[in-house]
Amino acid sequence: MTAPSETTVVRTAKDGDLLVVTIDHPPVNAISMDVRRGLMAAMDEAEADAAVKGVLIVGAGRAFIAGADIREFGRPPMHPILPEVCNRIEACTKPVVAAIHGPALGGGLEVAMAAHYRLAMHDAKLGLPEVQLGLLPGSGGTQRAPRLMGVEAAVELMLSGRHMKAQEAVGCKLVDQLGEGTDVLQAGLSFARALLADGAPVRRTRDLDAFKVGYDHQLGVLAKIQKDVEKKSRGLFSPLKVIEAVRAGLQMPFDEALANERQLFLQCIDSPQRAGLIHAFFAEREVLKVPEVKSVAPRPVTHVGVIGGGTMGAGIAVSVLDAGLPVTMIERDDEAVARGRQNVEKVYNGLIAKGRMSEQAKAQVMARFSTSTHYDALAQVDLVIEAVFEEMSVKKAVFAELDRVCKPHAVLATNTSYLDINEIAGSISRPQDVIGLHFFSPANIMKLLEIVVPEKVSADVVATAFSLATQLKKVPVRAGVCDGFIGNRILAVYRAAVDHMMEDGCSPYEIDAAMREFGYPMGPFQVSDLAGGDIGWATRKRRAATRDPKARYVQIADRICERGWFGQKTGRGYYLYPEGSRAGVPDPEVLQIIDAERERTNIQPRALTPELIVRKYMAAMVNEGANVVHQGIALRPLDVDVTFVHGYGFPRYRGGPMKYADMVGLEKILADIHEFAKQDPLFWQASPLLEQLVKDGKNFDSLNR
Ligand code: 3H9
Repeated sequence: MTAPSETTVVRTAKDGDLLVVTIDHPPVNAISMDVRRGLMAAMDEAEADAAVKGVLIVGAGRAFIAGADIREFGRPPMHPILPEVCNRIEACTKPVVAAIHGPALGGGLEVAMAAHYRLAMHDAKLGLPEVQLGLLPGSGGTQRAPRLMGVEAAVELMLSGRHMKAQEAVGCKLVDQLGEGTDVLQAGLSFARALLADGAPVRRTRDLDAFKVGYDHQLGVLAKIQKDVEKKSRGLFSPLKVIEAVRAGLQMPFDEALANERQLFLQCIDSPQRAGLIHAFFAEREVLKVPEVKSVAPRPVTHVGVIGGGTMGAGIAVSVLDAGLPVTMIERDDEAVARGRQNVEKVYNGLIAKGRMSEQAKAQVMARFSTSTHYDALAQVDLVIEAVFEEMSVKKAVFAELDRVCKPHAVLATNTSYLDINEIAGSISRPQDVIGLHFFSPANIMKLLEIVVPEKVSADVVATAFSLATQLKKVPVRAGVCDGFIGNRILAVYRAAVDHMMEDGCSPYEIDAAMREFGYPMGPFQVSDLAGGDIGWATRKRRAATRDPKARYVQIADRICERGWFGQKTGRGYYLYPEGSRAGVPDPEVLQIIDAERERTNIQPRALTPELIVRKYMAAMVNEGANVVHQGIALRPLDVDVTFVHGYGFPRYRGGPMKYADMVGLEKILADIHEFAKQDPLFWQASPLLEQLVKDGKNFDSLNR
């Protein structure tokens, strides 16, 4: 091969009569302005050089191309834009081949689809995940994918945002051939040379019109998919735009359909959902960048101990087993051990029943699971997670045992959701090894893992916790020690605001409806009913002694719990669940209880609009979020955002509560707090951080950088 012509993010070099175009823009070859310019220049070079008979496009490093450079969205578009680049590639008069390894996503796959031939290596991951960023494939993807794969398969790929493996891509004709070996350049060169030797013509995807055959049927399929999307992706903007773009492709000539796609893409770019989803994308990656991870290496973890086989302990065990690690579970007696094992097996049996796991696979996983009633069985584990009863004396007793039996440098983690981890750590001889790993129920499903960092913990223990989180495919967030850490501390405040609204005049059903409309999958009272009212009741009793007697305390929830109505598990809570149904119906008796409480507290009920419900809920959440950042419990506002998106069902397309506040405007949130304070100045005290940011004309995002 001749020497590269330039050393920019796009290099060209001749290999015989092929021009090899290499995109080299680490870490994942995102298509920035420079890459677009480089690709345009490379196509010009190929056309201008009579000795060049064909073009091979490859990616350097670990990806073909991960897509358009997401960081550029929201800024004014700069030419050449990616659709122009794709059109230029497709228009090339010499055969263009894309050889794909690693991710070929979004604009990356669009570049490949604009090429005339495609080869994919075994490790290729192909997808059009733009919907996950509030976008649609905007470089011809909505037009070229249906031409290659058919309308239905293309729409499925675009709406799911999933990554397709190479073999499947060949099967559905998205790709022409599977590459042999692991060297993408060599495989690409062989494929391209073979094509040239066969006299393979330029084959433009835009010209493949056979996909329109059965036009009426295709429109019918799209209509059906649209109905489904309207039902399932409630409130999401871009999935419907994907369908609109594909439908137009059936009805219009290619160029018109491309222009239409561009318009729809720009609508998506302008939508607040795009801003929220892209914030979430980067925030999920930023949470991993904590000081300890940057400064030290994690301790190796090859075997994990779990104390407690209840719902939480079993869920944690499953999560660790699913990551491929052996687990030893400790319970106090044989009966509890048997129950713990059963709880673990129940998860896998559920998967088997749904056809998502084989008996054999279950047996393989369970072979890594052992149990004991003796702590000594933990002598060789590298990390222990306790998930026993939430009571300081019980936790301390467990940690005393761990201190006795665990090897030096074993990480000792507690799954407490609110207890003082400094106190637990201080009760043993090795506080430097103690950390909080706060899982969310069901622990094997929920993505959030709060990593709670006590005062004396060593940095490598924190790094180990982050490394474990990655192994478990969790989204870790670093939190400081306080009652409730990040999530539950903020929850306690907005939940109180919700109770105030209920006593002031809203029914739980109106509040739930308003929050569902905002984008939550469930309202706060539905969540209480699902989690079990007894849990919140126990917390309220625990806090009773330290509660400010002047603070407003709504007793409606206590009245409901006193009747033994704990939600779904007891058949009634805020809602009625006739015959074990999971969808509750409003309960007139609950409304009577609320009326009685209003009478007792002398409150004249006043209706609140759904808009005001959301404003109060969010003002309470954002204000406490600001306090949590101000006090260093969360490192940055984005850590609060990730906590709520991944642990509390906050609508991802809104980016998280702090991003939402930035989009609404902090001065508006602060004005609301001041307004609400007129009624209850003790509850509505503006966070000093919020006041400061408004004074300085800054937003929360300014603290993320
Ligand atoms: C699009 O293409 C629109 C077009 O249709 C139309 C245009 C007109 N841009 O995830 P990782 C960064 S929309 C900029 O940790 P992994 C990422 O932030 C795009 N940066 O690695 C991180 O930075 P840092 C459609 C990007 O191996 C670093 O790369 N494409 C982009 O776990 C490593 O990322 C997508 O939605 C990007 N496109 O996973 C794909 N992608 O080191 C989005 C990544 O500073 N990307 N970065 O934290 C992914 O899904 C994963 O990053 C990928 C690698 C699977 C590629």
